[in-house]
Amino acid sequence: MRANDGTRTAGEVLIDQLVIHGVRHVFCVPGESYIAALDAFHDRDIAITVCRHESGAAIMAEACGKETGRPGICFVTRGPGATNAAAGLHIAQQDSTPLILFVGQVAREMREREAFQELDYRAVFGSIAKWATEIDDSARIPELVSRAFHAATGGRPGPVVMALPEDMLVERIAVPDAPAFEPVETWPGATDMSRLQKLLWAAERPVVLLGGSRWSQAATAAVARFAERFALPVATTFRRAHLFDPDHRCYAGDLGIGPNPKLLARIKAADVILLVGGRLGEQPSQGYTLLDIPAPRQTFVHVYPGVEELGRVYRARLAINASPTAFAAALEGIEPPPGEAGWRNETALAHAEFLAWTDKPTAVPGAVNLGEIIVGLRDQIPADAVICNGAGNFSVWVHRYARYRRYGSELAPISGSMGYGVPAAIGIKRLAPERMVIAFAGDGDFLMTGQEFATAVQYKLPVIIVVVDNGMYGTIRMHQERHYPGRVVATDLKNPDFAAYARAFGGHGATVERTADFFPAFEAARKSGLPAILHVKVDPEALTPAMSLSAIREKAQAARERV
Ligand SMILES: Cc1ncc(C[n+]2csc(CCOP(=O)(O)OP(=O)(O)O)c2C)c(N)n1
Ligand SMILES: [Mg+2]
Repeated sequence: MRANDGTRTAGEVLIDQLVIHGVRHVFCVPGESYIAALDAFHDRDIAITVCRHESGAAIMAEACGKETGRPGICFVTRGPGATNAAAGLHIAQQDSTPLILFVGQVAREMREREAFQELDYRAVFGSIAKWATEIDDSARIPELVSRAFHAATGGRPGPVVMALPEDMLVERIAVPDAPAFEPVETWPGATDMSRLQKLLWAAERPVVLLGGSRWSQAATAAVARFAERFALPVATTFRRAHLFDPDHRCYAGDLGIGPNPKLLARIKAADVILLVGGRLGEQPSQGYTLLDIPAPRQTFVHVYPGVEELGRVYRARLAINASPTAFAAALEGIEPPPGEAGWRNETALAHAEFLAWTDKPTAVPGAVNLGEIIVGLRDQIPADAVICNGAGNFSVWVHRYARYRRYGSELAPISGSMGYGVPAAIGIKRLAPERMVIAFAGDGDFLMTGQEFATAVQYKLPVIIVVVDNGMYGTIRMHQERHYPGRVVATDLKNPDFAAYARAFGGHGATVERTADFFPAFEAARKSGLPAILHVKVDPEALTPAMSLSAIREKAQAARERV
C-alpha cells in the first residue's frame, strides 16, 4: 500500500518514473534483490511479463525497443540473473536498440565483500552498455532514470544497465518526479542538404543504402518519396529489409548473408553512395570488402545519428550527423536534377534484378523446400505481420524470400544471436496482440530460448513458431565442410519431437514433412488461437539455397586435391 504522507519508497519512485516516461510493458524474471521495486508495480498501469530465463526477458524487451524506438525495459536479479540477461544487452548494443536493464544489487553496506551474487555492474557491463551505473542515493532516482532514457535513445541508441541496491529500494523519500523524456533528434544543417543535392546532381550511378535504427513509419515513407522523386535505387543492409517497401519500383534488395551478386556489383560500380542510418559493418559490407577503408572510391555520403561513428571506419566525402527520422524529413527540401534522371533505367533494372533473385526459390534436395514455404506465405499473411528469426542457415531463406512490407515487420538480430526469434515474437505479440507474429527458428536456434514458449502459453499469445529441423547446427557444419571437409565435430543434433513439446506446454503443435503440407498446417495453427509450433523437417542436404551439403564438401575436397 502506498502512503499518503507525501513520501514514497525508492521502489515506488522508480516505477513512477517509468510510468512518466511512457513505459507500458516490462519483462522480468523475479529476484529477492528487487522485490521492493516489483511491489511498486502492484497498483500501477504497466503490464509485466514474467519469463522463464533472463535472456528471454532481455530479448523480449530488446524487440520492443527495436519496434518502438523507445527503451525496452527489463528487470532481473543480481549475479546470475544479470549474466543471463547479457545476451539481450549484446544484441541491443550491436543492433543499436534502446534498452534499459534494471538489476537487483546487494545491500550497500555489504558491497565489496563479494556478498551473495554480488557483481560490479559498471565493470561487468561497462563495455557492452552505453552506460552502466548503480543508484546509491535514492533521492537521485528521478535524475538518473531520466538520464538512462536519454542515454539509451540519444545518438546511436543502445543498452543502459542500472543496478539497484536492495536496501536503497526500501528507503522512504519525498522527491519530485522528473518530466517525461523525449528522444533528442539531430537535424542535418541546410549546408549539409545543399551539398548532398549538389553531389546527387553530379552523379551518374548513385545508390542509396538504408540501415540502423532510429527510423519510423513516417521516415521510411519520406525516404520512399525521395527515392521516387529522384528515381534512385535503394538497398537495405543486413536484417533491415523492412526499411523499404519490397514492391516499390526503386527497391534493389538487401545486403544480407549470401546477397544477390548483381546488387554487390551495382554498389561497387556506383559513383555516389548515400548510406543512411547504418554503420555498414562486417555483414552488409561482406567482410569489409564492399567499400575501400578508410577512403571509399565512390563519393560516400554517410548519415548517422551518433557522431562517433562518422569517420570511424569509412572516411565520408560528406558526413552528416543526423538521426534518420530528422534526415528523412529534411529530404523533402532537396530537388532532383532537372530533366529525366540519367540513372532511371538502372533503377528499373536494379528492381528487376531483385525480383529475379527473390521471386522463385531455388531447388533444394528433399521433400521440403523452405524457400517455397516462405514464398507461399507472402500472400497469406497481412502486410503488418511481424516476421522474427534468430541465427542459422535457415534464416538465409527467410531473408531472401520473405517480403517485409511495412516498417517494423522484421525482427532479427543484427548481432547474429541464436535464440532471438522466439522471445522477440513473444515480446512483440505482448505489445501488439492484434498483429500476426511468426518466428522462424532453427533446431539449434529454437532450443536456446524455446522454454519461453511457456510464457506465450501463460499470456495467451498465439505466435506461430516454425522450427526448421535439419538435425544439426547447420551453419557451423557448412563452415566445417568448407574448411575441414568430411570431418564432422560437434555439429550433429538429436532433436525432440517439437510438435509434442508444443502440446506439452499447452500449445498447438504439428509436424510438416512435405512443402505442400505446410500451408494447411499453418492455417490450422492460426485457427487454433494457441501459441503454435510447426516442426518442419528438412533434408540435411538442403544446407543453403545455393549448394547442398555434399556439393560444399566435394568442392572443398577438390580444392584440397588441387593444392
Ligand atoms: C548464441 C549463439 N551461439 C552460437 C552461435 C554460432 N552459430 C551460428 S549459426 C549456428 C548454428 C545454427 O543452427 P540451427 O539453429 O540449427 O540453424 P541451421 O544453421 O541448422 O539452419 C551456430 C552454432 C551464434 N550465432 N549465437
Ligand atoms: Mg539446424
